[in-house]
Amino acid sequence: MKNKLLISAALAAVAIDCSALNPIVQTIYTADPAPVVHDGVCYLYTSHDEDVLVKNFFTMKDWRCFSSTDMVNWTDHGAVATLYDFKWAGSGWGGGFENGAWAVQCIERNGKWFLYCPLQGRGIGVLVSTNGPFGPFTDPIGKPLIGGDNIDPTVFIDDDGQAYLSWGNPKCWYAKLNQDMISLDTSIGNKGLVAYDMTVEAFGKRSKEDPKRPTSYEEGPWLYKRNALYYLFFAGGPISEHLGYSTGPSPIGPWKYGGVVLPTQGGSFTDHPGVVDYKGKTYLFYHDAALPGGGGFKRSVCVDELKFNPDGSVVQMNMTKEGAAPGAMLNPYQRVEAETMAWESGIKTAKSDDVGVYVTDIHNGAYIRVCSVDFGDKGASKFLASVASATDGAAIELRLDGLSGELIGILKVKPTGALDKWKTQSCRVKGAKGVHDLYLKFTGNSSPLMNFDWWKFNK
Ligand code: FUB
Repeated sequence: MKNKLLISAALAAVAIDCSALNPIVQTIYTADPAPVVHDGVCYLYTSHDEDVLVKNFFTMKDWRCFSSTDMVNWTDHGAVATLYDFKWAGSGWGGGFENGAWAVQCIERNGKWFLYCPLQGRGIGVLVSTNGPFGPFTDPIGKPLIGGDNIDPTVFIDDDGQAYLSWGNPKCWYAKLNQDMISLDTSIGNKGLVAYDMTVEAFGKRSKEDPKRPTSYEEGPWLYKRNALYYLFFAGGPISEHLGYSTGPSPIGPWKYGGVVLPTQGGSFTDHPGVVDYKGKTYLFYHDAALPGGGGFKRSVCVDELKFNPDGSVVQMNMTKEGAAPGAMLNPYQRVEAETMAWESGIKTAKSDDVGVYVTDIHNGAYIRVCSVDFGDKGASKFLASVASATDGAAIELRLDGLSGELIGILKVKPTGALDKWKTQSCRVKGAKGVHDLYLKFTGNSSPLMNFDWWKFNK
């Protein structure tokens, strides 16, 4: 009996141990993570490295959004904005409409979502959505909010309601935003723009001499507040970058260098911090080059828990393969988007007017892993999925805790006539009780097997 208990305790531990979950998006290359928490959901905005590079340089055309309620399973919302949303993006250097969608950050204020977008070489623009975090976003000012070769905006609203932007490479700058979030308070600095004094005391000494960059600050600032202390996280030099931080008594300093948060690791010569509090923990998002084919221009966003010492200093950490521990259980008895996943192999996502984002390009042996699915004590009896298939013999195997784990059901997908003709199909399920990682494994001889929009279980 004792042994039995030990075994079931161990199995329970396996079920909620979501190991090897970084990078958190595997369907595309993502970079420059910018998380924001709103109404209990963590939204993650990222830049997007294209698969095919132009001139072996950053090739970036749009900005992406993902969301999670547990820091482990992420739902793909596709591209939420592109360079084409800025009419002025075509002028100046940086690749016109075809390139230069660099590190973005989004924030919500009074029901509107503001997306601050650097267009490499052309300045920082702002887009607004009155329709929630996924847009549509439109350009309310029709010109750069901050012109010139300025990149990497971070936006922060303090408890007194004052909003700040900070950005820049090689210098770090700041501005105060007016209440409308789309104009600057021009009563300070040079038409509203203020450059920090780049002192070693504020940003640390650079380990390699660089006349343009006397400190360890390189780019990618991220403003964050914890208790009464303000933090400016940043990507530090020399290249390859590490992540460092400074602290201060206000969102505009004066800053005091704190040290290295994340040493140079991960195979990408850049890095970019994004810090957020969620469900009682603090998380650091960063990027590496860990996906197959990855490199300096093909990066991948990761997340790990960030810890602090009692005096507010940051505990230095390393990149991990494991990623963050699940912060909640997933309810399988409500509709789950097929593009919600902790890990996948061999699939892609696409977006249509009809169903929004869905899983596509599915071949024999591909799979989706969803972590910490809570089937409850009584368990599940039926699996339902919205699928579209133009072939015979496609199936979704439902397995627990591993690709060869217990088979709880098989949905034999009937052809629907075309890959855009959606039908809800179902199968019986047996043995799904308690908390498990769910593996949806796709099988069949033809390719592609199907498109897949959502799933759910019945009790
Ligand atoms: O992604 C393009 C640029 O690389 C970003 O703007 C920088 O922060 C660095 O990550």
